[in-house]
Amino acid sequence: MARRLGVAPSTLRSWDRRYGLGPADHEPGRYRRYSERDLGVLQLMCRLVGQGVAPAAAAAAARAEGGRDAVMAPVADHAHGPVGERRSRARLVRGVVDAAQRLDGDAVTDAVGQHLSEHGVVATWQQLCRPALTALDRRVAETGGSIDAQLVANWAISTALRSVGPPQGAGSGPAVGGQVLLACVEGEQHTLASEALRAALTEAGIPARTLGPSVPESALVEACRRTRPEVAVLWSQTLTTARPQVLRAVAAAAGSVLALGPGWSGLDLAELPESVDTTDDLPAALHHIARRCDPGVVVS
Ligand code: B12
Repeated sequence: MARRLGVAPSTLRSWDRRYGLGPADHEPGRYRRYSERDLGVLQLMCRLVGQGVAPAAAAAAARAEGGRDAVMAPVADHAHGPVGERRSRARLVRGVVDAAQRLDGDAVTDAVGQHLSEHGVVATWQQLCRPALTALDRRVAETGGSIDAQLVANWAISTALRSVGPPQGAGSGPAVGGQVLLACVEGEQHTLASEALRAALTEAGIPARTLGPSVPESALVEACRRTRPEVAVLWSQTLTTARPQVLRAVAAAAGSVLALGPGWSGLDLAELPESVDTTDDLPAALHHIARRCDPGVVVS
């Protein structure tokens, strides 16, 4: 496998140990047997590292991309992935929705936390959190019932996402802290997707300074002026909170601005400074930020 990929066998072993990029069914002490899917993930890892993306960020993106068909299944339920896999994922989502309906936030946090530790942030957000949030929202819309279960789920998912720590061995390489500033624009209380992004960045060894919900323009500009982030990420969930003016103001104080969230869907980039960009899903946002913040770590 190392020959096929053109990397040293020790690099492959270290990617497996550090980022879980080994064969899916490897048992300690036994030969590593790679499937076609494992190969695809590793090929993407090699490509991203070759483009200069930091290994931890490349690994997170490669894992997410490798499972992309399966990742979207509960949301867009395409006929991808083995039926058994899709069923067990649907069961997991149902478990989270049911726990939220019982107002058992600890059970939601535990289920999300376990998924996070087994599959990482991107897969957990795409496969478990998004479908569960969407299902709960749909139930409220259909039944006209209370949003209590939704509120429990929001809090519990947020709690689990905040427990995500940096990758093993982080801290020994060049520091990248402070290069990313993350905030929801004024009036915006929808924080969850930006919390997922923050957790994915943390997991990839890219800490983000986070200002939270509904941040006034003046506070955003001041925070950027003081910390000079490489990327300021501004989340807007709804059209009512998406004011292009705030992007201009922040662009003048930060290295670049990434406008994220469905609120910005009508954004005309041609009308904005060149340093403003947008992208529309978690893996793409992670990739975009990792590329800008990559300190040029060399793989050992
Ligand atoms: C959770 C939630 C809340 C929570 C937020 C808690 C929190 N801490 O975030 C609370 C209860 C506070 C809330 C309040 C409100 N909400 Co609300 N909320 C939601 C809900 C259920 C999930 C939001 C979310 O996280 N979406 C992300 C995921 C789950 O959605 P998705 O479709 O899978 O993902 C899309 C994108 O976001 C993107 N994406 C997903 N993840 C990521 C990650 C990254 C990094 C990127 C780049 C993209 C990306 O991909 C998808 C394609 O667009 C949505 C319904 C929904 N399904 O989105 C309503 C929703 C957004 N809310 C809505 C409304 C109307 C409100 C309120 C006005 C209700 C009220 N009357 O008070 C208030 C407004 C509060 C405010 N001022 O901001 C509407 C918005 C309608 C509109 N288009 O403007 C929605 C769509 C519900 C609906 N069906 O109508 N809400």
